[in-house]
Amino acid sequence: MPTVIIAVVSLIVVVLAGAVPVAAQSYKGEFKNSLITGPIGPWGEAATKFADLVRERTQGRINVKNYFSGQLFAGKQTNEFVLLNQGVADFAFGSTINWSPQVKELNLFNMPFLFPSYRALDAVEEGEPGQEIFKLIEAKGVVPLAWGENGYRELTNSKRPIRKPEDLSGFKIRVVGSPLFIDTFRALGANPVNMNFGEALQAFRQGTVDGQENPIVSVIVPFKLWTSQKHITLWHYAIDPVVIAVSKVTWDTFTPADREIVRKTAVEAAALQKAGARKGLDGSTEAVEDLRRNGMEVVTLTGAEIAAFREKTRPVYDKWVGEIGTDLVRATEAIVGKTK
Ligand code: X2X
Repeated sequence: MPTVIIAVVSLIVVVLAGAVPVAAQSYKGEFKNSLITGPIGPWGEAATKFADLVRERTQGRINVKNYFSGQLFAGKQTNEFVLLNQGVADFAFGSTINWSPQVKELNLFNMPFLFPSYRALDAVEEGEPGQEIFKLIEAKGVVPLAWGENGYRELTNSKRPIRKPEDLSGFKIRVVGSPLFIDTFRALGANPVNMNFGEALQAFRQGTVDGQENPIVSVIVPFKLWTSQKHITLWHYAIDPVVIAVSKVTWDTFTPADREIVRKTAVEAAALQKAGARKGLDGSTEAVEDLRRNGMEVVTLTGAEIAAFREKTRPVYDKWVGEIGTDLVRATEAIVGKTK
């Protein structure tokens, strides 16, 4: 056989022999998972479980390391999606609020008083609106795997009980991410200020802001916000899902079998996070009792009191229908209407 042919044949043999295991063996030594909270609480606990299970189920091929407390995005939470898109972060357990500057449809979940119950939220996530949003995320280079949860965002402050919009007058309220929050709190007569979470924790301690809004079990409890915020108003005005996702750049390096393991494990981690975020709140008041035990004064609003807040924020809602997309909002409203 001429030497050239021998060389070509050997090359083909080498390439074919290598083809199957090449992908798995050439995986990076570490895959970075981004999240904003620390290891304590349902968010961090779900991420820890995810990393452990993926490592175990792939026999160590996919070694996920959690970067807690916003380490990967250096505190700038609205940059997380960009890092995922670039593959700087391989995975993320990301709040929809933090991704809303890049995926404006995610503002849907923060439309004031749109989601009356967990059931309604689940139905929207599992229904067409949720699937549509996943497609939009994927079109931006990030593969969504499952819906997790931060939770209903309740209002806390260091000054006085809040029962009606007028009580918020002039209050400096820390908000995140999307201009929708600025619009909402302005409509309520407050003075909203945009701040990253790390900075915000400092501001609460120093008393440079009067209040904030965040979920009870996922944030208020693990960060012991009662040390600065004595009052809480349960108003369920917005809900904050978490999306467990993987960068398309990273996803494309995985074998189909490993993709399957990652997807399945993300679904399990999401269920774990949701259950944790709702513990003591869904069909129970244990989490609220816990706040009382820690010295918080709890205001639970009546339907009529909630209506006053809804009324004030209605123009904001109407304005944001256009920003989010009329079809998406109307499809969501239809599902909510049926699942209340
Ligand atoms: O910054 C917040 O308030 C938090 C932790 O809830 C989010 O990541 C949106």
